[in-house]
Amino acid sequence: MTKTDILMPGPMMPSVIEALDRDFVLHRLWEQSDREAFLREVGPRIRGLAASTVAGRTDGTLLGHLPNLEVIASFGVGYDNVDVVEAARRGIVVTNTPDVLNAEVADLTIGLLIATLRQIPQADRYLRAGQWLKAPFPLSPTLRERKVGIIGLGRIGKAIARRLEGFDVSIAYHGRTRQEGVAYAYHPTLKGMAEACDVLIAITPGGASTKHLINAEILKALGPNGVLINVARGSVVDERALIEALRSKTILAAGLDVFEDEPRVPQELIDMENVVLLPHVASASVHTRRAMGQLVVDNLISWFEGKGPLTPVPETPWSAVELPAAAG
Ligand code: NAP
Ligand code: 8YV
Repeated sequence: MTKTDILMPGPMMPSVIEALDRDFVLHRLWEQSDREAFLREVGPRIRGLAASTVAGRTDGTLLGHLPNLEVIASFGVGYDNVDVVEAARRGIVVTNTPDVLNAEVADLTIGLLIATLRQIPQADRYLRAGQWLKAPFPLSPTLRERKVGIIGLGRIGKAIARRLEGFDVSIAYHGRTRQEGVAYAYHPTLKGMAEACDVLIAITPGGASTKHLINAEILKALGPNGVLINVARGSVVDERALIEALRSKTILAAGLDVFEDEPRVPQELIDMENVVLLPHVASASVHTRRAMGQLVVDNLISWFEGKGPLTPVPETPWSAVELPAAAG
Protein backbone atom coordinates (compact mmCIF):
# COMPACT_ATOMS: atom_id res chain seq x y z
CA MET A 1 0.00 0.00 0.00
CA THR A 2 1.38 3.45 -0.84
CA LYS A 3 2.06 5.63 2.15
CA THR A 4 0.55 9.11 2.52
CA ASP A 5 2.85 12.13 2.11
CA ILE A 6 3.15 14.40 5.15
CA LEU A 7 5.01 17.72 5.31
CA MET A 8 6.86 18.90 8.39
CA PRO A 9 7.94 22.55 7.87
CA GLY A 10 10.19 22.76 10.96
CA PRO A 11 11.87 20.15 13.18
CA MET A 12 9.71 18.50 15.83
CA MET A 13 10.53 16.13 18.71
CA PRO A 14 12.41 12.94 17.68
CA SER A 15 9.49 10.79 18.94
CA VAL A 16 7.11 12.58 16.54
CA ILE A 17 9.51 12.31 13.61
CA GLU A 18 10.12 8.59 14.28
CA ALA A 19 6.40 7.83 14.58
CA LEU A 20 5.51 9.72 11.39
CA ASP A 21 8.45 8.12 9.53
CA ARG A 22 6.97 4.72 10.40
CA ASP A 23 3.46 5.31 9.04
CA PHE A 24 3.91 8.02 6.39
CA VAL A 25 6.36 9.42 3.86
CA LEU A 26 7.62 12.35 5.92
CA HIS A 27 9.06 15.35 4.06
CA ARG A 28 11.38 17.60 6.08
CA LEU A 29 11.02 21.08 4.62
CA TRP A 30 13.68 22.65 6.86
CA GLU A 31 16.33 20.34 5.36
CA GLN A 32 15.70 21.53 1.79
CA SER A 33 18.19 23.98 0.32
CA ASP A 34 15.73 25.15 -2.37
CA ARG A 35 12.43 25.31 -0.52
CA GLU A 36 10.42 26.70 -3.46
CA ALA A 37 11.63 24.03 -5.90
CA PHE A 38 10.95 21.32 -3.32
CA LEU A 39 7.42 22.55 -2.68
CA ARG A 40 6.76 22.82 -6.45
CA GLU A 41 7.73 19.17 -6.88
CA VAL A 42 6.35 17.57 -3.70
CA GLY A 43 3.60 20.06 -2.70
CA PRO A 44 0.79 18.51 -4.81
CA ARG A 45 1.38 15.08 -3.15
CA ILE A 46 1.13 16.40 0.42
CA ARG A 47 -2.11 15.44 2.24
CA GLY A 48 -1.12 16.10 5.86
CA LEU A 49 1.02 18.69 7.66
CA ALA A 50 2.63 18.52 11.11
CA ALA A 51 2.92 22.13 12.31
CA SER A 52 4.82 23.74 15.13
CA THR A 53 5.84 27.26 16.07
CA VAL A 54 9.49 26.49 15.19
CA ALA A 55 8.94 26.97 11.45
CA GLY A 56 6.91 30.17 11.82
CA ARG A 57 3.33 30.63 10.70
CA THR A 58 1.42 28.10 8.63
CA ASP A 59 -0.32 30.60 6.35
CA GLY A 60 -1.80 31.08 2.91
CA THR A 61 1.64 31.29 1.27
CA LEU A 62 2.57 27.78 2.40
CA LEU A 63 -0.95 26.40 1.92
CA GLY A 64 -0.92 27.73 -1.66
CA HIS A 65 1.78 25.13 -2.44
CA LEU A 66 -0.33 22.30 -1.00
CA PRO A 67 -3.51 22.00 -3.12
CA ASN A 68 -4.37 18.53 -1.82
CA LEU A 69 -3.78 19.18 1.88
CA GLU A 70 -6.54 17.71 4.07
CA VAL A 71 -5.34 18.12 7.63
CA ILE A 72 -2.92 20.26 9.70
CA ALA A 73 -1.93 18.69 13.03
CA SER A 74 -0.47 21.49 15.13
CA PHE A 75 1.75 20.93 18.19
CA GLY A 76 0.43 22.96 21.15
CA VAL A 77 -3.03 23.84 22.41
CA GLY A 78 -2.64 27.44 21.21
CA TYR A 79 -2.74 27.55 17.42
CA ASP A 80 -2.12 31.23 16.67
CA ASN A 81 0.78 29.90 14.54
CA VAL A 82 -1.77 28.55 12.02
CA ASP A 83 -3.98 30.72 9.81
CA VAL A 84 -7.16 28.79 10.66
CA VAL A 85 -9.41 31.14 8.70
CA GLU A 86 -7.42 30.40 5.53
CA ALA A 87 -7.35 26.67 6.36
CA ALA A 88 -11.14 26.64 6.87
CA ARG A 89 -11.61 28.50 3.57
CA ARG A 90 -9.63 25.77 1.82
CA GLY A 91 -11.59 22.99 3.57
CA ILE A 92 -8.55 21.88 5.60
CA VAL A 93 -9.13 20.53 9.12
CA VAL A 94 -6.80 21.87 11.84
CA THR A 95 -6.11 19.95 15.05
CA ASN A 96 -4.32 21.06 18.23
CA THR A 97 -3.19 19.32 21.45
CA PRO A 98 -5.67 20.28 24.20
CA ASP A 99 -6.06 18.81 27.72
CA VAL A 100 -2.90 16.65 27.82
CA LEU A 101 -0.97 19.71 29.05
CA ASN A 102 -3.51 21.27 31.45
CA ALA A 103 -1.94 19.99 34.68
CA GLU A 104 1.65 20.74 33.62
CA VAL A 105 0.89 24.32 32.58
CA ALA A 106 -1.22 24.91 35.71
CA ASP A 107 1.57 23.55 37.97
CA LEU A 108 4.12 25.84 36.31
CA THR A 109 1.78 28.83 36.62
CA ILE A 110 1.46 28.31 40.37
CA GLY A 111 5.24 27.89 40.59
CA LEU A 112 5.79 31.12 38.65
CA LEU A 113 3.27 32.99 40.82
CA ILE A 114 4.98 31.95 44.05
CA ALA A 115 8.45 32.46 42.58
CA THR A 116 7.46 36.01 41.61
CA LEU A 117 5.88 36.91 44.96
CA ARG A 118 8.43 35.21 47.23
CA GLN A 119 11.32 36.16 44.91
CA ILE A 120 12.69 32.62 44.70
CA PRO A 121 15.10 33.20 41.76
CA GLN A 122 16.30 36.45 43.34
CA ALA A 123 16.95 34.67 46.66
CA ASP A 124 18.85 31.92 44.82
CA ARG A 125 21.00 34.52 43.05
CA TYR A 126 21.58 36.27 46.40
CA LEU A 127 22.90 33.10 48.05
CA ARG A 128 25.13 32.17 45.10
CA ALA A 129 26.63 35.68 45.09
CA GLY A 130 27.72 35.23 48.71
CA GLN A 131 25.37 37.96 49.91
CA TRP A 132 23.83 35.81 52.68
CA LEU A 133 27.20 35.86 54.45
CA LYS A 134 26.75 39.62 54.82
CA ALA A 135 23.02 39.97 55.58
CA PRO A 136 19.75 38.02 55.44
CA PHE A 137 17.70 38.22 52.23
CA PRO A 138 15.13 41.08 52.48
CA LEU A 139 11.52 40.18 53.35
CA SER A 140 9.39 39.52 50.28
CA PRO A 141 5.79 40.23 49.23
CA THR A 142 3.26 37.44 49.87
CA LEU A 143 0.42 35.44 48.35
CA ARG A 144 -1.45 35.71 51.66
CA GLU A 145 -4.76 37.58 51.51
CA ARG A 146 -4.50 38.15 47.77
CA LYS A 147 -7.34 38.30 45.27
CA VAL A 148 -6.43 36.44 42.09
CA GLY A 149 -8.13 37.20 38.77
CA ILE A 150 -7.80 34.63 35.98
CA ILE A 151 -8.08 36.01 32.44
CA GLY A 152 -9.41 33.04 30.44
CA LEU A 153 -11.09 30.42 32.62
CA GLY A 154 -10.82 27.66 30.02
CA ARG A 155 -9.32 24.18 30.36
CA ILE A 156 -6.01 25.43 31.78
CA GLY A 157 -7.54 28.40 33.61
CA LYS A 158 -9.79 25.99 35.53
CA ALA A 159 -6.83 23.75 36.40
CA ILE A 160 -5.02 26.85 37.74
CA ALA A 161 -8.11 27.86 39.74
CA ARG A 162 -8.44 24.36 41.27
CA ARG A 163 -4.84 24.55 42.46
CA LEU A 164 -5.33 28.08 43.81
CA GLU A 165 -8.25 26.85 45.95
CA GLY A 166 -5.64 25.06 48.05
CA PHE A 167 -3.87 28.35 48.74
CA ASP A 168 -6.83 30.05 50.49
CA VAL A 169 -6.96 33.03 48.13
CA SER A 170 -10.04 34.60 46.60
CA ILE A 171 -10.51 33.68 42.93
CA ALA A 172 -12.25 35.63 40.15
CA TYR A 173 -12.28 35.35 36.37
CA HIS A 174 -12.78 37.36 33.23
CA GLY A 175 -13.73 36.08 29.78
CA ARG A 176 -16.15 37.11 27.09
CA THR A 177 -18.92 35.03 28.64
CA ARG A 178 -20.05 34.17 32.18
CA GLN A 179 -19.83 30.40 32.72
CA GLU A 180 -22.75 28.39 34.08
CA GLY A 181 -22.02 26.42 37.22
CA VAL A 182 -18.78 28.29 38.05
CA ALA A 183 -18.73 29.69 41.59
CA TYR A 184 -15.80 32.13 41.14
CA ALA A 185 -16.73 35.81 40.81
CA TYR A 186 -17.23 36.81 37.15
CA HIS A 187 -16.06 40.18 35.86
CA PRO A 188 -17.52 41.17 32.48
CA THR A 189 -14.74 43.74 32.04
CA LEU A 190 -11.01 43.16 32.49
CA LYS A 191 -10.62 46.66 33.94
CA GLY A 192 -13.21 45.85 36.60
CA MET A 193 -11.35 42.65 37.52
CA ALA A 194 -7.98 44.43 37.58
CA GLU A 195 -9.43 47.00 40.01
CA ALA A 196 -10.87 44.25 42.23
CA CYS A 197 -7.77 41.99 42.26
CA ASP A 198 -4.08 42.26 43.10
CA VAL A 199 -2.92 39.31 40.95
CA LEU A 200 -3.83 38.83 37.28
CA ILE A 201 -3.05 35.52 35.57
CA ALA A 202 -3.37 35.57 31.75
CA ILE A 203 -4.16 32.20 30.14
CA THR A 204 -6.15 33.08 27.00
CA PRO A 205 -5.42 32.23 23.37
CA GLY A 206 -3.19 34.61 21.41
CA GLY A 207 -4.11 36.21 18.07
CA ALA A 208 -5.94 39.36 17.03
CA SER A 209 -8.84 39.11 19.49
CA THR A 210 -6.59 39.23 22.56
CA LYS A 211 -3.78 41.48 21.25
CA HIS A 212 -2.66 43.91 23.99
CA LEU A 213 -5.67 42.98 26.13
CA ILE A 214 -3.42 43.92 29.06
CA ASN A 215 -2.36 47.50 28.38
CA ALA A 216 -1.35 50.58 30.38
CA GLU A 217 -4.94 51.18 31.54
CA ILE A 218 -5.30 47.62 32.92
CA LEU A 219 -1.90 47.78 34.64
CA LYS A 220 -2.85 51.09 36.28
CA ALA A 221 -6.10 49.51 37.47
CA LEU A 222 -4.13 46.55 38.91
CA GLY A 223 -2.20 49.03 41.05
CA PRO A 224 1.06 49.30 43.02
CA ASN A 225 0.56 46.04 44.96
CA GLY A 226 -0.40 44.21 41.77
CA VAL A 227 1.33 41.24 40.16
CA LEU A 228 0.91 40.10 36.55
CA ILE A 229 1.54 36.48 35.55
CA ASN A 230 1.48 35.83 31.79
CA VAL A 231 1.44 32.21 30.63
CA ALA A 232 -0.84 32.92 27.65
CA ARG A 233 0.95 34.51 24.70
CA GLY A 234 3.31 37.48 24.57
CA SER A 235 0.88 39.28 22.25
CA VAL A 236 -1.74 39.43 25.02
CA VAL A 237 0.34 42.00 26.94
CA ASP A 238 1.54 45.37 25.64
CA GLU A 239 5.17 44.69 26.57
CA ARG A 240 6.23 48.36 26.32
CA ALA A 241 3.40 49.36 28.69
CA LEU A 242 4.38 46.53 31.05
CA ILE A 243 8.04 47.62 31.13
CA GLU A 244 6.95 51.17 31.92
CA ALA A 245 4.52 49.98 34.63
CA LEU A 246 7.25 47.87 36.28
CA ARG A 247 9.79 50.67 36.04
CA SER A 248 7.45 53.31 37.49
CA LYS A 249 6.13 50.90 40.20
CA THR A 250 2.62 51.27 38.75
CA ILE A 251 2.55 47.52 39.48
CA LEU A 252 4.70 45.54 41.92
CA ALA A 253 6.05 42.64 39.87
CA ALA A 254 5.54 40.27 36.94
CA GLY A 255 6.15 36.62 36.15
CA LEU A 256 6.40 35.98 32.41
CA ASP A 257 6.65 32.71 30.48
CA VAL A 258 5.84 34.29 27.10
CA PHE A 259 7.03 37.36 25.17
CA GLU A 260 6.03 39.42 22.15
CA ASP A 261 9.08 38.50 20.02
CA GLU A 262 10.29 35.11 21.29
CA PRO A 263 13.03 34.12 21.85
CA ARG A 264 14.09 37.78 22.06
CA VAL A 265 13.32 39.31 25.46
CA PRO A 266 13.68 43.09 25.96
CA GLN A 267 16.88 44.00 27.82
CA GLU A 268 14.81 46.26 30.11
CA LEU A 269 13.02 43.16 31.49
CA ILE A 270 16.27 41.21 31.81
CA ASP A 271 17.76 44.07 33.84
CA MET A 272 14.80 44.35 36.24
CA GLU A 273 14.79 42.73 39.68
CA ASN A 274 10.99 42.69 40.09
CA VAL A 275 10.35 40.19 37.29
CA VAL A 276 10.76 36.43 36.94
CA LEU A 277 11.39 35.37 33.34
CA LEU A 278 10.96 31.90 31.85
CA PRO A 279 11.73 30.80 28.26
CA HIS A 280 8.19 29.59 27.33
CA VAL A 281 8.44 26.36 29.32
CA ALA A 282 4.96 25.95 30.85
CA SER A 283 4.32 22.62 29.10
CA ALA A 284 7.99 21.71 28.69
CA SER A 285 8.43 18.51 30.70
CA VAL A 286 9.49 15.28 28.99
CA HIS A 287 6.21 13.65 30.07
CA THR A 288 3.87 16.35 28.76
CA ARG A 289 5.73 17.21 25.57
CA ARG A 290 5.69 13.48 24.73
CA ALA A 291 1.92 13.37 25.24
CA MET A 292 1.48 16.48 23.06
CA GLY A 293 3.67 14.97 20.33
CA GLN A 294 1.73 11.70 20.48
CA LEU A 295 -1.53 13.60 20.00
CA VAL A 296 -0.12 15.22 16.84
CA VAL A 297 0.73 11.75 15.52
CA ASP A 298 -2.60 10.24 16.64
CA ASN A 299 -4.57 12.99 14.91
CA LEU A 300 -2.80 12.28 11.61
CA ILE A 301 -3.18 8.51 11.95
CA SER A 302 -6.85 8.81 12.86
CA TRP A 303 -7.53 11.12 9.92
CA PHE A 304 -5.80 8.91 7.37
CA GLU A 305 -7.46 5.78 8.77
CA GLY A 306 -10.72 7.52 7.86
CA LYS A 307 -11.80 7.97 11.49
CA GLY A 308 -11.69 11.76 11.47
CA PRO A 309 -9.60 14.09 13.61
CA LEU A 310 -9.36 13.48 17.37
CA THR A 311 -9.07 17.12 18.45
CA PRO A 312 -10.19 19.54 15.70
CA VAL A 313 -10.17 23.25 16.60
CA PRO A 314 -13.56 25.03 16.72
CA GLU A 315 -12.81 27.09 13.58
CA THR A 316 -12.59 23.91 11.48
CA PRO A 317 -15.35 21.78 13.01
CA TRP A 318 -15.71 18.35 11.60
CA SER A 319 -18.44 15.76 11.43
CA ALA A 320 -18.46 12.21 10.07
CA VAL A 321 -20.41 13.21 6.94
CA GLU A 322 -17.33 15.17 5.80
CA LEU A 323 -15.06 12.10 5.77
CA PRO A 324 -13.11 12.05 2.48
CA ALA A 325 -14.43 9.24 0.30
CA ALA A 326 -10.91 7.92 -0.35
CA ALA A 327 -9.95 7.67 3.31
CA GLY A 328 -10.15 4.41 5.23
P1 NAP B 1 -9.42 27.20 26.22
O1 NAP B 1 -9.94 26.04 26.99
O2 NAP B 1 -9.95 27.44 24.85
O3 NAP B 1 -9.66 28.51 27.11
C1 NAP B 1 -9.44 29.79 26.63
C2 NAP B 1 -10.16 30.78 27.55
O4 NAP B 1 -9.84 32.10 27.13
C3 NAP B 1 -11.66 30.65 27.56
O5 NAP B 1 -12.12 30.61 28.88
C4 NAP B 1 -12.16 31.90 26.85
O6 NAP B 1 -13.35 32.34 27.45
C5 NAP B 1 -11.01 32.88 27.11
N1 NAP B 1 -10.91 33.89 26.05
C6 NAP B 1 -10.81 33.69 24.73
N2 NAP B 1 -10.76 34.87 24.08
C7 NAP B 1 -10.82 35.83 25.04
C8 NAP B 1 -10.84 37.24 24.99
N3 NAP B 1 -10.77 37.92 23.83
N4 NAP B 1 -10.92 37.92 26.16
C9 NAP B 1 -10.99 37.26 27.33
N5 NAP B 1 -11.00 35.91 27.43
C10 NAP B 1 -10.92 35.21 26.29
O7 NAP B 1 -7.85 27.13 26.07
P2 NAP B 1 -6.78 26.41 27.01
O8 NAP B 1 -6.60 25.02 26.61
O9 NAP B 1 -7.12 26.71 28.43
O10 NAP B 1 -5.46 27.23 26.57
C11 NAP B 1 -5.44 28.63 26.71
C12 NAP B 1 -4.22 29.26 26.08
O11 NAP B 1 -3.11 29.14 26.94
C13 NAP B 1 -3.71 28.72 24.76
O12 NAP B 1 -4.48 29.13 23.65
C14 NAP B 1 -2.29 29.28 24.72
O13 NAP B 1 -2.31 30.59 24.18
C15 NAP B 1 -1.91 29.35 26.20
N6 NAP B 1 -0.94 28.32 26.58
C16 NAP B 1 0.34 28.69 26.87
C17 NAP B 1 1.25 27.73 27.24
C18 NAP B 1 2.67 28.09 27.57
O14 NAP B 1 3.55 27.29 27.31
N7 NAP B 1 2.92 29.24 28.18
C19 NAP B 1 0.90 26.39 27.29
C20 NAP B 1 -0.39 26.04 26.97
C21 NAP B 1 -1.32 27.02 26.62
P3 NAP B 1 -14.49 33.10 26.60
O15 NAP B 1 -14.70 32.30 25.37
O16 NAP B 1 -15.66 33.14 27.54
O17 NAP B 1 -13.95 34.46 26.35
C1 8YV C 1 4.17 24.92 23.66
C2 8YV C 1 2.08 26.26 24.14
O1 8YV C 1 5.32 25.36 24.32
O2 8YV C 1 0.48 24.57 23.92
C3 8YV C 1 0.74 25.76 23.77
O3 8YV C 1 -0.08 26.58 23.33
O4 8YV C 1 2.34 27.43 24.14
C4 8YV C 1 3.12 25.34 24.59
O5 8YV C 1 2.59 24.20 25.18
C5 8YV C 1 4.26 25.47 22.29
O6 8YV C 1 3.14 25.25 21.55
C6 8YV C 1 5.46 24.84 21.62
O7 8YV C 1 5.73 25.42 20.45
